[in-house]
Amino acid sequence: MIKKYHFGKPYNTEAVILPVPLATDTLPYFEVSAEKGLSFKLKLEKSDAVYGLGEAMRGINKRGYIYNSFCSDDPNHTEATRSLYGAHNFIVIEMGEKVFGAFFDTPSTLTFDVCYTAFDTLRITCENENMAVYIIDGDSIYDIVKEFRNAIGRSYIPPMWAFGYTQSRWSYIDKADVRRIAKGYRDLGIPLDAIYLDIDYMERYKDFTVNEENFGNLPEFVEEMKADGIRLVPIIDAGVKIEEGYDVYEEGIRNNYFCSDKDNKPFKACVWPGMTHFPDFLNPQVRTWFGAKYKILTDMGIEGFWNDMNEPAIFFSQNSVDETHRKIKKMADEEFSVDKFNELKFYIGSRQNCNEDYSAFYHNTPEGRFCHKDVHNLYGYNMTRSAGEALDKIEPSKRHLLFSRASYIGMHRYGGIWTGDNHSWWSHILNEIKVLPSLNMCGFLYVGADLGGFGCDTSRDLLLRWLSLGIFTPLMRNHAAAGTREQECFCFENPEDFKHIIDLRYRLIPYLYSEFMKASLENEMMFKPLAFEFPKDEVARHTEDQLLIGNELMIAPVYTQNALGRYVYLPEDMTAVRMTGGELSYTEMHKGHHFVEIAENEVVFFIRAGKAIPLCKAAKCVEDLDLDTIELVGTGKEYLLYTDDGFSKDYENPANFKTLKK
Ligand code: MIG
Repeated sequence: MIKKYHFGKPYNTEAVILPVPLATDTLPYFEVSAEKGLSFKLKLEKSDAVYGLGEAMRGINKRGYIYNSFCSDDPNHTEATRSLYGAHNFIVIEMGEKVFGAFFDTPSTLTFDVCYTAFDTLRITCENENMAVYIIDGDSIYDIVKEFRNAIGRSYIPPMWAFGYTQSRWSYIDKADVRRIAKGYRDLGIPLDAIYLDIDYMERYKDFTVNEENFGNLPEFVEEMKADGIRLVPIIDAGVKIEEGYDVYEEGIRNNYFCSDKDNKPFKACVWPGMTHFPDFLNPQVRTWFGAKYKILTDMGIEGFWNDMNEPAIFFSQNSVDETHRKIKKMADEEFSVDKFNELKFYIGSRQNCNEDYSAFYHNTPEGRFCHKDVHNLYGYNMTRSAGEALDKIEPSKRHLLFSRASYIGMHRYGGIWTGDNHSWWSHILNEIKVLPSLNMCGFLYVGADLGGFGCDTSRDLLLRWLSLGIFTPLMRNHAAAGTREQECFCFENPEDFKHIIDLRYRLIPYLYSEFMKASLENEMMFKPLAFEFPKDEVARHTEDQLLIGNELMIAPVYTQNALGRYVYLPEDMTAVRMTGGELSYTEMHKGHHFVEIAENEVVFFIRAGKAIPLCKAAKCVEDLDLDTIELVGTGKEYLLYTDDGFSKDYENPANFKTLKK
């Protein structure tokens, strides 16, 4: 049961697309204050839990910390980080026997103080007094999530090839570089389905252009790679370079398609291309215009995109440049002082993504003219919506790969997300485990982290362990920042260790694809905390470093350095599946605590009692998988397999579901 409550005049974010009538009673559960903006307060018992918030740091149970919903380009994901790239305002609260969900639908900044300031109080605050709040009642967390997901619409479904292993780096600089990566993998027989093109494929970072010197005749190159089972996936950035003669810039200016400043002039901000304007994605006309540009690349054979810098990220604005110059000039005329120098240093450092800039530009939306800061969290969502809606028009019968960095709930209908600029840190493997179910609750199913870590140098053992988690995530991409150590699998000793792990991914694709499709079609979660499945089991309720995947599997990844293995809690009897040297072996294990040895070149996962999963043989790319030769493993007798051509959109066709029997 979902109910809607309005405070003030809420902005229609189009996160919820199911028509929900306005409730006639007052908001239940929360004590509401509308003194300064809005505040919602709820007292909790010590054993109550709060789940959700999508892309955020800390636990699966969010208690004990404070989070800001404010799409942020912050590449330092530490325990102190309160905002990441996504703003996902959906929570489920478990209060004793009672459980309910709440979605706070506002494009402005929201703060979720989850028993942080006061250990027994959940307090949600917002400066904006306009908000829609949805309350969802149900019998279990699953019921509530399903009801919410039904209200926000079906999650984005990528093409099947996007379940393959993919390689990225900022940046592969030219065709020779890309060929070197492809060859590195193919020579060793390590499967690979895509290579990403980061910003340097463009001409001076201009969206929808291709650097002719390094990537001349791209269509032919796309074909060449595709013939080898590898797709190229270019990046698209939010900012449009200001440059006379550049059609995207000129059309945007001519039609007033860019965000404007207080004087109605296009707002200027510096990002990778230099000074840029931001397309006003909150305006449907602008979405149609910008989205249509993706055709330039699909016409070249491109089938997937990643949208970046769409918080939007701002290095600095024209205003910051002017102010900095003024300060420096003034300093030069004055006597040197440490304080003044430090002040300047601080000032320059604080210019990136600053509130002054987010307050200095405006959107013309169907709801009226809005200052950016009041609708900030909708920007990346609508950039990706622009692409998603356009791709549906450009090639209506075909699925495309599409994912974004910034997001808001609603964007899950148009694309997936990757979790941005993590680091080659062990703790970030654990972060990924924890974020997966929270993202699923909010509708984001096609998700994954930069495997091996984006920032700083990776290490062989870390990459192996991270891949051993990554083989279970729908988006499986190894990506690294400019200037860091090369981290393609073939760069390390004993590459067969990598091959065995990635081969296992391909063997699991019939399962992962089926479970993904079921989760999407049924509005269910693919990654589930043990707490959701075994709410009466106190140990399960407190286990946050293991996950259930779909209806049959459990994973317990190793996320610490030098580990012999790890402690695993089995909430019920399960079959342990161990991959050693590419071979699988099976052991029946009993409910309870176990220490499981797992070498860094091994993978162990668990099949639930009475369940079976399909395995196929590995292949160099998804298209080459033989889905007619599938074996069922586990103690169960049958499995409901989902298969289709992997491209078209006939999702509901009953012929796509096949019961496999032993
Ligand atoms: O300011 O395009 O998160 O994946 O490699 C950095 C370069 C811009 C941030 C993305 C990252 C990408 C990088 N981008």
